Amino acid sequence: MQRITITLDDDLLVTLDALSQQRGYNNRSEAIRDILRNTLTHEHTQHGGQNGYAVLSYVYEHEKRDLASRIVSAQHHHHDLSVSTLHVHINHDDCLEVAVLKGNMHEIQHFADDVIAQRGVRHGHLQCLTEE
Ligand code: NI
Repeated sequence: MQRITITLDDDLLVTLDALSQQRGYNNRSEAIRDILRNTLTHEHTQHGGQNGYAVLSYVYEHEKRDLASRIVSAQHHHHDLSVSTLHVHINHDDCLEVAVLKGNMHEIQHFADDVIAQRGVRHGHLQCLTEE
């Protein structure tokens, strides 16, 4: 990991801090990393509604208000995409989940957005495996 310095205008910084608080990021670096990852993922899935596999991973606090049930609801809503989900209790508060998904990449992206955008979900990452 490398340390870089970036320059933001005041308005953008206010927006970044509001987003960080909303999504439960611990600091600005974490927020910017996730935003960048999301952008890269979107870029990757821009090329049509291809079918393929994807791996969605994220960390969340299981006792945060309604979060666990909201994530389960999102998973049931997109049950047709689910191949397998791994759940690991990584410490007293946090759970790590890794979902292997199969299907249309746009639908997979929507599912990933549903989960990653939930308040209290951190380190959300979607890795797409499309056949080029
Ligand atoms: Ni757990």
